[in-house]
Formats: sequence, C-alpha cells, structure tokens
Amino acid sequence: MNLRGKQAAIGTTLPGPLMALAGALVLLAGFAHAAPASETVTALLQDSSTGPSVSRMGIVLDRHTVKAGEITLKAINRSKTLVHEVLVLRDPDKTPLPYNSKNAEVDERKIRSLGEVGDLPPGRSGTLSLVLTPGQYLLFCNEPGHYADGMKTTLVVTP
Ligand SMILES: [Cu+2]
Repeated sequence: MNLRGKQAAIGTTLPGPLMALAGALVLLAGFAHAAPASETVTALLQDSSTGPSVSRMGIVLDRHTVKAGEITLKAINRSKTLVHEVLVLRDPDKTPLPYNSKNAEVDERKIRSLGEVGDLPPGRSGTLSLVLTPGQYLLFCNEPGHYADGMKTTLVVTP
C-alpha cells in the first residue's frame, strides 16, 4: 500500500516539469522553423540559340553550393527557340540515369524526382521551392535529347 502510494506520488510530480520542458522545446523548435535560411539558386537554361557566346546546351547555375533548408530554384529559359525544363533529384552516385532510348529521355517513372520546373517556353521562367538536406543533387533537363546532350549540372547542399 505504501509503495503503491509512493509510485503514485512520483507519477503525479514528474510529468508536470517534463510537460513544461517539452512545451518549451516545442516552442523553441517553432521559432527555429519560423526563420529558415531560405536561399535562391538561379538556373539559366540555354543553348546555341541563346547567343553567340553559348556554343552548347546546358544549365548554368549562379552557385553550386547552398546551405541545407528551404531553397528556391529559379529557372530562366534563355533559349530563343527551344523548350527547356529542370528536374531535381538526389545525385544517384554517378550511375547513369535510367534512359529510354526510344524517346531520348531519362525514364521519369524510374527515378525519384524531388520536383521540377517543367516545360518552359523560350524566354519564360519559373520557380520551385524545395527543402533540401545535405548531399549532392543532380539538375537536368528532360526534353528529348537534352540530357544526352549534357544539359545537366550538380548542386551541393551543405549542413
Ligand atoms: Cu533542355
């Protein structure tokens, strides 16, 4: 009887402070989350129609390293004639992406794209917001033939 009473007393005194502590931690987490370090990466999508200085199609980033967190990818299609797009995925350890030769495209059903700015007509731009954890990411265009022509680049996300 005594023992049971003691346990009951402990049971009622411990949760109070613990609950308060948990509440404080949740509040702190909330504040940390409310002010994320949001960074923007600009991707220029271009090809030889863009201008005399561009000899081949490609994706040109304004930076190749960003801090983990919320990242806004701004894609600008600088082509005068071609539709381009950007897909983002975790770099699959340098193995070639699954490819559909018939369509001259990466097989999007066999990859895990994190998101895309799809099918931008010449001169148009679009944005994509992503929360990225540290690691290496691959950005590429999947209009027919463009990936094979080297329209890809990497982005490194640091802790
Ligand atoms: Cu393209």
